[in-house]
Amino acid sequence: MLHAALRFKRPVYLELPRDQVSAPGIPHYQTPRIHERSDAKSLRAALAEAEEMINSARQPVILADVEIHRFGLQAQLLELVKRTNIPFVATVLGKSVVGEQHPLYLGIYEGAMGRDDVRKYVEQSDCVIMLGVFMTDINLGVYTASLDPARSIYTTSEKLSIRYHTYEDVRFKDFMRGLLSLRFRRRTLGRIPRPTPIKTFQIKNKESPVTVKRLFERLNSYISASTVVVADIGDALFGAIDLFIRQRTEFLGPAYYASMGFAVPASIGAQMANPKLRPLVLVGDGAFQMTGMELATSARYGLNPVVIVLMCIMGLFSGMGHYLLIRGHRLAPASVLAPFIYTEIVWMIALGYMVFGDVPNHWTLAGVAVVIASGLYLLYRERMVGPRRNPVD
Ligand SMILES: Cc1ncc(C[n+]2csc(CCOP(=O)(O)OP(=O)(O)O)c2C)c(N)n1
Repeated sequence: MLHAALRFKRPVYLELPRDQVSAPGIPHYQTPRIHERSDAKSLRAALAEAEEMINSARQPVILADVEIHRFGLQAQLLELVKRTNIPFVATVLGKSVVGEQHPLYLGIYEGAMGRDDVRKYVEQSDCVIMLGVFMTDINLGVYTASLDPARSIYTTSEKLSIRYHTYEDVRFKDFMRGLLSLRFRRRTLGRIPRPTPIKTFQIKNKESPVTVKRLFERLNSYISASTVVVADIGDALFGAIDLFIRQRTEFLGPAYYASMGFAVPASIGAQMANPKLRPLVLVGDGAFQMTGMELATSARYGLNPVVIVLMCIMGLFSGMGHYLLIRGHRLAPASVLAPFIYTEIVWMIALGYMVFGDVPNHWTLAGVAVVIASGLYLLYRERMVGPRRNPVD
C-alpha cells in the first residue's frame, strides 16, 4: 500500500484488521524496489517514436495534468516548452500546473465546457502530448472532449502509449526526463489562443446587481501571488476555472472525485502546508452546509481563509428546512408526516409563482405526477402486503 502511494503519488486506504492492532510491527521495513526502473529498450523505443512524431507534427500541443504536480515535474515541463516552443494547456485537475501567465499557456482544455478557441486548437492538433493526464469525465468536460489516440502521446504513472503503440515498463518520470534529451526542432509559432488578460476591476454603476460573472471578475483582481484558491464542486469549481493563478500549484479543486465538501477543510491543509499563502475558498451553499463547521478548526489554529459562499441565503433556508424536518421526525412517525411533505408540492409551486414568477412547465408537472403516483403505489402495496410481523423490517 505504502509503496503504491509512493509509486503512483496517490492517496491509499490503509485498513488495519482489528486483530492486528497490537501485533508487533516490522521496524524500518523497506518496501521492495519493484517496478522502479524503466525497461531501457522500451524507453529508448518510446522516445524515438515520440521524437519523430513531435518533429513531424504541424501543430503539436502539450496537455498537462495533475501528475506533473504530483511528481514535481513542473521544471521539466517548462524546459520542454522553452526548448520546443510548443504551447500548452492544462486540464481542470491540473490547473495551476505552472503559473497561468506563461506566454505559451493557452488556458484550460475541458472539451465543450471550456473556451472554444482552446478546444479547437487542441482538437485540431496532429500531436497532443498528454502528460500525466487523468482521462476522467469531469476532467475532460463531462464526455465532451475529443482526443484521438491516433494523434496522441499519452503518458502517466501507469501507462505510456504513442498513437496505438503501448510501451510497457516505462516510468513517467523517466519518459519526461527522456523527452528533454531528444533533439526537437524549435518551431516558430503563429497566432495562438490566449486567456483574456486580467483587468483591474471597476465598479461602473453602484446600482448594478452582483452577478456570478462580476464576482469572478472581482476575485480575479483580488488574487495575488500569495493566494491559494480552493474551490468546491459545482459553480464554485467551474467559475474558478477562469481565475488567473499567478504561481504554480495554487489552485486546488476536487475535479477527480467531484467530492462535495472539499474546499473548507482543504483550505486548512493548504494553509498549514504553506503558511505564506492565504486561502480563497469558493464554496456552494450545499457544500458549505457539510463543512462550514470546519471553520472552527481554522480559527483554532489561527488560520485566515477568505470564504465566499455562493448563494448563502439558499443555504440558510435549506439548512433551516432540514432542521425542521429532523425536528418533525422526532415528534411524529414518518407515515404521519408523509402527507405534510406532499403539501410541499403545492407550496413550492405557489412560492415559485409569487417569488420568481415561475409557472410549472410540462416536465415539472410530469415529475409531480411521477412522485404522487409512486406514493400512491406504495400506499396500495403496503395495504396489500399487510402489517409486517417483525416491526424492525
Ligand atoms: C459527497 C458528495 N455528495 C453528493 C454529491 C453530488 N453533488 C454534486 S454537486 C451537488 C450540489 C452542490 O451544491 P452546492 O454546494 O450548493 O453548489 P452548486 O452546485 O449550487 O454551485 C451535489 C449534491 C457529490 N458530488 N459529493
